[in-house]
Amino acid sequence: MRCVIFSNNQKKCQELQDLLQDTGLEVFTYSEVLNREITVIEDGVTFDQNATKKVLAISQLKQDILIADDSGLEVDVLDGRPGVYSARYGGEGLSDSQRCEHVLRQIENVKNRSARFVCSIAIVFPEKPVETVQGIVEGALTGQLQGNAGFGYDPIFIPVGYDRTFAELGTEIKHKISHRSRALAQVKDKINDFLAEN
Ligand code: ITT
Repeated sequence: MRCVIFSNNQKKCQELQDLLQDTGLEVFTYSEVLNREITVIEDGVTFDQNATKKVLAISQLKQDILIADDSGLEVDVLDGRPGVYSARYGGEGLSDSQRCEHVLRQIENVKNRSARFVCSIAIVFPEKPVETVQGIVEGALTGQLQGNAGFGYDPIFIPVGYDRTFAELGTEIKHKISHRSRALAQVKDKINDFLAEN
């Protein structure tokens, strides 16, 4: 059975593919299957709404298990921003590093650094409605970019219980504790139930 991921973010796709490796499913990105690019306007006010919108963009693939991820960084002193705007915070066309710097500038000299990564995954099984699950990892923001692994805001996020950023800790540790792996653990339970019944 195939699992098809909707995402235009290569590094996110790679993480999702790594984390789904042990399901026994054949995992593809939608562009490998459909040979074209689909743009989804992410105008939802919640991660769940945007993840749902993304997964429905490939609902023509009726035989496959479909997955989409909407995720982001919530900073407490910024009232939860960048939140659903994480991918475009600070303006279109910025690099990941520039976006990290933009966030850090807004909380320069601020003591309360608490933040979290949130990941909503929307999943569709053949002939079933959309379901969503969420994973969260709590942490704190650094004062400067640290490390090169991962993507997005990884160089400025230190997960609770650690003293280095996700970008310093590397993929193996990130995959054990990240918002994405926590959401995918719930997805995998659903996949196992589905495979047992079908
Ligand atoms: P798709 O919508 O095509 O999947 P995207 O990059 O636009 O790709 P989102 O709308 O979900 O994805 O935006 C998520 C942004 O939040 C992402 O671009 C990163 O900046 C940040 N982000 C999400 N997960 C992250 C992670 O694990 N590590 C670091 N930053 C992350």
